[in-house]
Amino acid sequence: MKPISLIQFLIEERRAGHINAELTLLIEVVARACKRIAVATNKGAIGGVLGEAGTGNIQGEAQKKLDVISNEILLEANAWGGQLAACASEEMEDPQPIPDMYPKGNHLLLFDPLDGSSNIDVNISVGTIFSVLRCPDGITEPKAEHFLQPGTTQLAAGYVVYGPATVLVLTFGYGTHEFTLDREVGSFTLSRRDIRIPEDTAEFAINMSNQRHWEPPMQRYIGELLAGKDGPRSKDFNMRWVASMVADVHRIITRGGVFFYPLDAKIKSKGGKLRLMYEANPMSLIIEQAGGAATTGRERILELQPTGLHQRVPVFLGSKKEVEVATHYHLEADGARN
Ligand code: FDP
Repeated sequence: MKPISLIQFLIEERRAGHINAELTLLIEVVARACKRIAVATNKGAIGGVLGEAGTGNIQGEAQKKLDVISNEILLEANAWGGQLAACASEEMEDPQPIPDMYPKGNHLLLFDPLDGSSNIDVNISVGTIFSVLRCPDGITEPKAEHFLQPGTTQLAAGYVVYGPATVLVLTFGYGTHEFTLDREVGSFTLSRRDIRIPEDTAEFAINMSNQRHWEPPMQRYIGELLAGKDGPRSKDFNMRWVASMVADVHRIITRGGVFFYPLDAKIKSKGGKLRLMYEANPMSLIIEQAGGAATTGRERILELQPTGLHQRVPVFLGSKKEVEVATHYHLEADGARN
């Protein structure tokens, strides 16, 4: 079969009425920026891109040089594109307006330029996550409040994982599709259409070092998985934890599994570890469009009304039946308490 390039795929989606001309171009611009990030990431130590940037981001976390470079690449590429009213990045406190010298469009772009930063220096997969929203009608200078739309309103969501291969996973709310970067040709090529995540799984991902800080229903759920064949689940489970959300989600997109970043006593006051607008919402749309589920352990993530651009939430996502069991344990424990 003849390979289908990303641009061909986007044109087909436009003909099918799934996206408009502006969104077609916007995705092409984001994909082009991600190719540049892939080049920078691949150079590693010889590109002078490893190590600390010596700055902190809005979350007070130390920034790596590649965090800063990736953020700049995405901002620059998208400023002149003409499809955006504004951008918001996990690395910046406030939304970035489009400079006056460029035309403006009707879309809002949110991104985590380089997710999994603690894995950059050790040559383990990292990635970019993005989400596209419509700019509310009549708003010419969008502020943070205009980005605070529930995940169900996302027009597009995607991630690029910079691993042994550079892979883009994309959804417009009509299935989840995967593109692999053909380095010789320089373009993303469709590698899987309409991905389906198996409903059942025997593989889970969680940072086990936080176990003693988890809430009781999380302790119960993971305890039962660890008990394996001899426990109430009567089945052995395997564990995988890359600690780059993009890589962990990509494994789930490829062979099923569940990923958890639950509430724990250390992060309770912050609301969770992962960011709703830059990580949880785009990943939840991608996962749901592939037949999986995504909750906070209590509610469907995509239905949350955001309260802040950098809001954090607990994340349970992946194979439907396991997300349901873990969510059920939390709701049951809440019910017993009330
Ligand atoms: P990182 O802080 O390295 O950018 O988004 C945050 C994230 O990585 C996720 O990619 C990853 O799943 C998680 O944090 C890792 O957290 P731990 O520090 O608990 O391992």
